[in-house]
Amino acid sequence: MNHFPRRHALAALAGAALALSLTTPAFAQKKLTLGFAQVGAESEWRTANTASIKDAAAKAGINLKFSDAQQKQENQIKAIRSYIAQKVDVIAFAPVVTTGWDTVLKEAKAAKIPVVLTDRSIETSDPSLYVTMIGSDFTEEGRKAARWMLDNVKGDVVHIVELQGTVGSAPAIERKKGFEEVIAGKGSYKIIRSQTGDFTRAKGKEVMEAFLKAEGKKINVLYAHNDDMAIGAIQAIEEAGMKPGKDVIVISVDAVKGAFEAMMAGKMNVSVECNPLLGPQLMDIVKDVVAGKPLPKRINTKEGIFTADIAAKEFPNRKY
Ligand code: GYE
Repeated sequence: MNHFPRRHALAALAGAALALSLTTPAFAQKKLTLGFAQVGAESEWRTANTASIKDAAAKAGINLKFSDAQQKQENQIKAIRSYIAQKVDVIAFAPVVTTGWDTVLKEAKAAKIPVVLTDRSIETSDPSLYVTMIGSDFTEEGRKAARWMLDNVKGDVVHIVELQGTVGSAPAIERKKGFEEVIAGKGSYKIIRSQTGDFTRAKGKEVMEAFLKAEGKKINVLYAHNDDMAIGAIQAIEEAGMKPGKDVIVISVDAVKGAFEAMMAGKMNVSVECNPLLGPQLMDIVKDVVAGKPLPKRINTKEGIFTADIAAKEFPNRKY
């Protein structure tokens, strides 16, 4: 047996191993783990939001632990506690309601795990409990909905019914506030009924049925805090023998595909955009947080407003 070629081969192998170790594992960064506590799967918006987060995490090489709280705060708190126990690098969550988070967020802080809020904001006496919040300006969405109504729906009296989102959630509180702010002092615009439909189609339909029973043909406008409730309500309006989009003007928020379909069918008049595709921005934030980069306390997503007359033209461009 000739020893020399073997020794050469071994040396070559060792060299290759060294070269490999310089470029890969040993010196590469540890894979980051993000624990994400989602609100639930209550709407088309939420489904698109979840898909965006999962997809962006995979693309960014971030290990994602994901939980669905079925719109219950206690479930989200449990999920956050389990992420703390698992020592994830960053925790992110979309808080179902605005209040009641301080205790669990203090636990995260004590464990030195940074927290990022997505989509919905919270009320806290200690803003140091989270690093940043990324999401939409819900108050402005409410204002946009009302401004469209003032420009397009005229009459001596305009009777409005309102389907609110989940009680105590930031989008429900702020979409109501923005809308009311714009119609304040405009005597002819009156909200005659306002109730929660919990952001779902089923509840939106059920509550609209009750509104129709109580007010019937008096209703001129429906303002729904999201498209799913509006779509449920459209069914109720049709079943009551009225024409949604004509007898009852339908104003909504989110601008998901279902809203475009309703607008193209002439059953919805307008939907204010709320962009659910927060995933890529969130993954950048996660990396920045871990790298210790300073971040603004609030990052707003950019969005517009879509009307029935441009729905068919815009539809092919929609991503959610
Ligand atoms: O508008 C609604 C969803 O928090 C912005 O939650 C989100 C809202 C969205 O259920 O459809």
